[in-house]
Amino acid sequence: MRVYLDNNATTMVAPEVVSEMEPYFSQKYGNPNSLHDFGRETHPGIQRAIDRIYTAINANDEDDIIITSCATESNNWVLKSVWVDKILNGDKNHIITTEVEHPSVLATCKFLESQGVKVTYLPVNHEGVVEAHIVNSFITNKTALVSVMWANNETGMIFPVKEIAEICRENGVLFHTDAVQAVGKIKVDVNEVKPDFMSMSAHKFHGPKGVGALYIKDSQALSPLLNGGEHMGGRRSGTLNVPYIVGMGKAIELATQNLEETTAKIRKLRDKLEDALLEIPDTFVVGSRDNRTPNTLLISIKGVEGEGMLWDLNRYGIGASTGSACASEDLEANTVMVAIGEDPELAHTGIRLSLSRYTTEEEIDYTIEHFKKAVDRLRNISSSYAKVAPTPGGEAAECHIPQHA
Ligand code: 7TS
Repeated sequence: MRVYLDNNATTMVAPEVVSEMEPYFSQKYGNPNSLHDFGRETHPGIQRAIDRIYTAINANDEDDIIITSCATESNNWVLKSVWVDKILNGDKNHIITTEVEHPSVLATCKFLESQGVKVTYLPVNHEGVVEAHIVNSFITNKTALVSVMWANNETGMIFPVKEIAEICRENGVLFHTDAVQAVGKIKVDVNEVKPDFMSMSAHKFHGPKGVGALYIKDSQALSPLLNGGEHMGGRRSGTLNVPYIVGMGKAIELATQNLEETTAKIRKLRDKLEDALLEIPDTFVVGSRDNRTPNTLLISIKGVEGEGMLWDLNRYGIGASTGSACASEDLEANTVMVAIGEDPELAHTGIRLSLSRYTTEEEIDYTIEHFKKAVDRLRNISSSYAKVAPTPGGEAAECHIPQHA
């Protein structure tokens, strides 16, 4: 059996999404900027996709939605644009973020620090969440931007973005939220939360990889990312990736309609898995259930190195993660577990299991059985601390992504 429980890394493209994309590869392949019918017949598809994004996140007509290539791009763009507009060409010098953001925010902040920007990395509480009042205490009259994720990719913990947005507004500071792990999992309503900028990525909600979106409240100014033609209001030039945009639109519609019903089913399976795994002695799950996205669980198994566990599960056909796939080449401790102050040894024991609307009860039962087998095997190898154990028929702990065609 093959069980995919790494849906926070990426998701299967929904069959309905694939079929809506298909004609835009082979029939309606014109350049949307061309004046002839081949170009113009792509417009309704693009418009429908953008409309679906507006509806899914409850954006207003005054707001803007820009298509990007991924959330990494959206995150980089917001941070670097604020740097140019408010710091290099303004009188601010400070950005606030958290210790547990995705590397696309953290690495950009490190870059900005190297350029002289002052960056505050807010600490998280024992649940892995930044408390809103902490944000307030770090804002100064030099703060240009606060960037805090809506939900964490490793733990699924949901952040108090509405309160944080309000604090930012009261202080005249821009607020950006990375909502990659929230869209399609919990209600994301920009009219209620009121962020200035919000990043999204299609492949996290059963859309294609390589396309994302950036929401901008009240269409406020953002310095151009790619100069060229007049695409995306001259801010991100380049011929639109029509099939992927169409796919993202269909995917966000599917992921957000009947949200409560779909997520109730996912939550039930996640809770069943969580309850069963917590029966294993000396385990704990990071963050309380009721403040977590319904599909995620980060479990620590004392004495079992996460990477070893990952490879044992892989041998059984189960795809899991020790944290962000983008950081999983190194045998590093789980960053969120380190941030919540976990013992360094325990911080190496995290295994993230993330479900989707396609996960079945049979798959969960299979996972429970084989997860327990894997823990028994690894705990038997070493009574104290299992380093990456060679798994029978398994591969070394490597994750090399092809770099060149
Ligand atoms: N932000 C968050 C919160 C994420 O979880 C990810 C991907 C990204 C940004 C980057 O998105 P992309 O569109 O650029 O791919 N997170 C993960 C993960 O948790 N495991 O693999 C990728």
